[in-house]
Amino acid sequence: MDVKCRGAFLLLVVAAAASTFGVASANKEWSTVAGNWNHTGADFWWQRHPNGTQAASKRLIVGGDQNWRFGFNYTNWAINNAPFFLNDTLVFKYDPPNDTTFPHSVYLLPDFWSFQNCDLRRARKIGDVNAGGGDGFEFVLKRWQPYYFACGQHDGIHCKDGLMKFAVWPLIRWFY
Ligand SMILES: [Cu+2]
Repeated sequence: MDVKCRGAFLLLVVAAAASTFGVASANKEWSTVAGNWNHTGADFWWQRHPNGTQAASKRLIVGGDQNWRFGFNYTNWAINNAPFFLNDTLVFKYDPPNDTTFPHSVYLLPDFWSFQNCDLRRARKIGDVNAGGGDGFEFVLKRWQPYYFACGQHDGIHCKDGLMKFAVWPLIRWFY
């Protein structure tokens, strides 16, 4: 990652944030190269410039402290944590198969129709049932395209009934 460019962008944002934006508050999941910063559920992404430290790419645990599990609304999570930018990193964390939790996995669905219908037939696996253990695994949003994530377990049931799906379309930072 190009730290120098990010640093330059950071300065721009500090100036912009100081003059334009109010101070936001506290979030647990977002972290940046420059440090952690926070927001409440009530504020909006354009207000998230509390001290100008968040211009660098973000690394975000999908689902926050809920991790990747059955029954959590990941669409809402994605909306609440928008916008996503190119080179932001998503971290998927879930327990490997054991006696007390459902196994999970992570797939990329090819299009909106598949996403709507939780149709995994043409999906690409990016994390198997063991991949989310420990600190989880990372997925970097490298391309300017919609990404459709879903759990692939139980033939789409986790996706459909367990709400284990969300879509993001990372934005481009024009200031690089
Ligand atoms: Cu699942």
